[in-house]
Amino acid sequence: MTNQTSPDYDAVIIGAGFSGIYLLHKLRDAGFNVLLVDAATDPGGIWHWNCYPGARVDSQIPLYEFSIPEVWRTWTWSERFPGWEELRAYFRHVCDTLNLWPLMRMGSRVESADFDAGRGLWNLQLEGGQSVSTRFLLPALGFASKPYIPDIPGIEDFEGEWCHTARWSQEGIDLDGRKVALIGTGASGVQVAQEAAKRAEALILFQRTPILALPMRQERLTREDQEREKHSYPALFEQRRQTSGGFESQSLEVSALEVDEIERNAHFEDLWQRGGLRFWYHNFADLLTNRAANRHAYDFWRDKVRARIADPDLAEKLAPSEPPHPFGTKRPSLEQGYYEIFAQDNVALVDLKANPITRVGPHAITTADGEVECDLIVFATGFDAGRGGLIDMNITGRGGLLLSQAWDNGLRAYLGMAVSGFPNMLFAYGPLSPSGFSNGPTSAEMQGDWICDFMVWLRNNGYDLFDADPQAEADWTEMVAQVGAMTLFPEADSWYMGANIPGKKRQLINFPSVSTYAAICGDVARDAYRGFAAS
Ligand code: N01
Repeated sequence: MTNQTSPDYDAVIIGAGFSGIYLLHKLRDAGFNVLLVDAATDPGGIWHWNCYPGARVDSQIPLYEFSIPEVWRTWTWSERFPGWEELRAYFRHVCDTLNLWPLMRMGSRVESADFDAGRGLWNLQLEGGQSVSTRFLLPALGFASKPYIPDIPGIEDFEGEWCHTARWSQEGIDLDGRKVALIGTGASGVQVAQEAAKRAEALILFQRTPILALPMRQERLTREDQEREKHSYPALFEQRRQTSGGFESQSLEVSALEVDEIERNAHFEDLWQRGGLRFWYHNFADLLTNRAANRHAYDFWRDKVRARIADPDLAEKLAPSEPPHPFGTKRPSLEQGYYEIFAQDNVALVDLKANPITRVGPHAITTADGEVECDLIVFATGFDAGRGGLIDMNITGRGGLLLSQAWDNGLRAYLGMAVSGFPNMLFAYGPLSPSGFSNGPTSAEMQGDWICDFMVWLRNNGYDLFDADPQAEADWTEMVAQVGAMTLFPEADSWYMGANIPGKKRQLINFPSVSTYAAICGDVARDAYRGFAAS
């Protein structure tokens, strides 16, 4: 135990998305003196930053909301997959209902966080010169807080407008009558493309790898429907904690190779018709571990999509005969008429593998084949997932070690929450935890409960300092790699593998099951938080 003057706060949480808001609610109710800071002006996390046209969640309601009864009983959604405006309004409702606003300092960017070993606490410098000290530091940044923009020669010469989807102007960007060049066809690119196709004079989509998108099957939701369904919410919220993806169901127990073609296709068809991400998370047991099983799913997906594209060349680019990667090893997105936009006169597809970008000029993108005129360039090029936002915060642990240095040779973290040498710091939704593989609220609540219990345990035992044991951290990091090696994920150049960022170590950055993860974390807690040294 350290015996020093008290810090300003017991805990400072960084980030007002699902994880941060849940932690704030839990820790305040557990009697901690806690502050939440966020650079954004409004709560919502990614739903603040990703305000591009068409941005909407791909996990369905009511799975994508807090299980806190006073919140869900008093909230009504208008759609099964709500858009960013409604999600922002939901976050305001959460903060109102739980009376969290007095504990939140919005519009407050953390510029650095330094561990003071003598006093056993963290000092934070905030933008604008303010500083705060805290016993525990709890970054809850989400996995996608640091946009990635590829280095394309000439972008500084571009005389039009350009932006990344996750830094879309809060005032909006008008797409009407624009010539839009959209780079990237992940979940963000698909959503922007669907909107831009309706409004832009021209939409030119630059595709490096085709997305294997699934039908969303959006639904309008009425208040009456929801009131009728609400009696089942508590069981559903409990159920989502028992599944590997944090949804209402998980993969079947049967292999795709154990059933005959008729049965296999019947299951694929059922998932397809029900829509959402079910074709990914409720598929056969070996979808993500067996190449032959995976190939059946890919072929089904390909044939469904090709049936919607009249032009055979286009069909080959958007849904190739041979899989660009095993199905589901890159995150599938949900689409609403995505494959139909390419039949419109104002929409064109550039295949970057055949025709790469060489530079950007004042009014055009130049490719190997010639110039593509545009006045707006949208980078839907993803994120430095897991680590980017944490590294940018200049977090310095014991001995002046920066977190970026600690992760020089790859990500390491005990339970995906603690880094040895960075005492009294736990991150929620961080690397090597389920985060990117889990429905957000499920993971946020599971980790939030665990972190709160840990802090109560420390308090009850009179401890005010903890650090992760280096061996426990190394074992966890190795275990995640071994789990990854049993899957097909390493076969894709995805953000799941850190492969989308030049120079980033290739490793599976998330643990693939939130239910197994919860069981392990529960076991660690029952074993007096083994793997942590507390004093
Ligand atoms: O980013 P991504 P995202 N030149 O990394 C391409 C969640 N999310 O923002 O595949 C040209 O998936 C890259 O090409 P390739 C969701 O978990 C959820 O779309 O690497 N292209 C790819 O096409 C998602 O998985 C929602 O060959 C380049 C794209 O850019 C995660 O966030 C909505 C390039 C990046 O795709 C990230 O999604 C949005 C280059 N140099 C996001 N570099 C919903 O809930 C990259 N690309 C609905």
